[in-house]
Amino acid sequence: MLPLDQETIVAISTPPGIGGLAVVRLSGPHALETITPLFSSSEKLKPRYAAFGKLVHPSLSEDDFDDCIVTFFKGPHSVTGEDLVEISIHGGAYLQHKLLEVLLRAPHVRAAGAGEFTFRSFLSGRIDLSRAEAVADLIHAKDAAAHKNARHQIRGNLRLLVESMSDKLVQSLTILEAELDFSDQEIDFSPPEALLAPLLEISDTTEKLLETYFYGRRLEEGFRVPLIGAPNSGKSSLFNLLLGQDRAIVTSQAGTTRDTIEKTMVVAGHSVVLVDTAGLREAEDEAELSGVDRSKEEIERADLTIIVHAPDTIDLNIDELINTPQITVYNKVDLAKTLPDNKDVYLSCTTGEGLDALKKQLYTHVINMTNEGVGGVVLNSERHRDVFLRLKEQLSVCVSAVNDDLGPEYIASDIRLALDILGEITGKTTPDDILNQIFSGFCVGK
Ligand SMILES: Nc1nc2c(ncn2[C@@H]2O[C@H](COP(=O)(O)OP(=O)(O)OP(=O)(O)O)[C@@H](O)[C@H]2O)c(=O)[nH]1
Ligand SMILES: [Mg+2]
Repeated sequence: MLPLDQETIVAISTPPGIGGLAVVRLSGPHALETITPLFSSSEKLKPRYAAFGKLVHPSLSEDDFDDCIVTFFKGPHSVTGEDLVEISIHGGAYLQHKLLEVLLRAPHVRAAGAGEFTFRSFLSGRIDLSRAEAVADLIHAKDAAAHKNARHQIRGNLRLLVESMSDKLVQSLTILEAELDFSDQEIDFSPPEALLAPLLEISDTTEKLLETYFYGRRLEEGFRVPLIGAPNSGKSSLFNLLLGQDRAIVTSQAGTTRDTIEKTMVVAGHSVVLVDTAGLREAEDEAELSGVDRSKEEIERADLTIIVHAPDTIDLNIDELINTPQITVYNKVDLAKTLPDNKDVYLSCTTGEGLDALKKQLYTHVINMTNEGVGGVVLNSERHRDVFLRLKEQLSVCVSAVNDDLGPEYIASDIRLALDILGEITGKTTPDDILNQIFSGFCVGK
């Protein structure tokens, strides 16, 4: 594990909005001695109390600098586990610049690197790696579902699940080690069933967790929902209607949409990436041909497909192209003399009739694609998925070792490898280069 350096770090922690507040944080053994000469107040700084005062700048008069609120947290009772000072000032760029300038002149203080505050929390044992990653997820969450998943992980759902899996592996190791200790006495401590049961149970949990990854990725990226149909069927009109804005060009000319256009809307708390596509037909020119190819790519990438039919366009038979759940929409009912009876929704983009029915169908499909997770855990990171895939393989090695009766020392060493793999989730055994990669993905100040 990387060593914790002794320097105190400083960064603006909350980028301010215009007229808002900025919080500058100092973390490390010199935090308090750094702020003390720069802060003039009738109150003394004491742990967990906010003190109001003025900032002192060596080359500015008191009135030219700023009022501020300083809060001091004594390590280890701080978020980084070190002495931590938070300085709230007004959010002007000049002020922040002046404050950072003077703080960085202090001995033993340097500018924080990306994610370094969270990294220090992790190194000091305040949070495990899965929780640190969840902080990043929380910051990037774009909808209620992604936010909820990040909150679950911050609360420790993934860590608890990994700990309970590790505990079971440790129990098996304990049985095996007892057997090794008494190997000269021919006592069989570990009948294969006793060793197999926990291994199979953890394997099962791992499989179920891996199944949640599909939904976990959608929490990050949104469900991809293209509008597919013949030219002029009203895909762009429907795209605009669902989004509530005139985003795509609509004309009476078939072949209007060439390039795909996508826009995110929220359905049942989930991001849905709605994609308007070029109408499917034997294209007449090169640009339209490329558009049709892109529509086909969107069919491949889709999670759910909305197929748009209309009474005044050719009837497309594209069922065999579509591998996802679908909603078939019969548009332009205001023009139709008779209605076919095999569509899910009958709609008019012109009058708005049927729009609520379509929204209900969308809602139901999105809910059907959700996954409640395993013990409240939905895997959403490629890194976690990779760890659990390797764990799955290693567990099958362990199961074979027991079935083939390879002997306690071999089985124990296979189980130890499985434990090491699991430890990569919480950071116990994560290689330094992976740690660096994870934390450098954070912003400076986090
Ligand atoms: N009467 C009627 N006209 C509609 C309806 N929906 C769309 N239209 C008209 O149908 C024509 C084509 O609509 P678009 O939304 O551009 O159709 P599109 O499927 O995107 O067409 P391409 O981009 O060419 O593939 C336009 O003139 C729309 O105003 C509807 O419900 N009723
Ligand atoms: Mg269009």
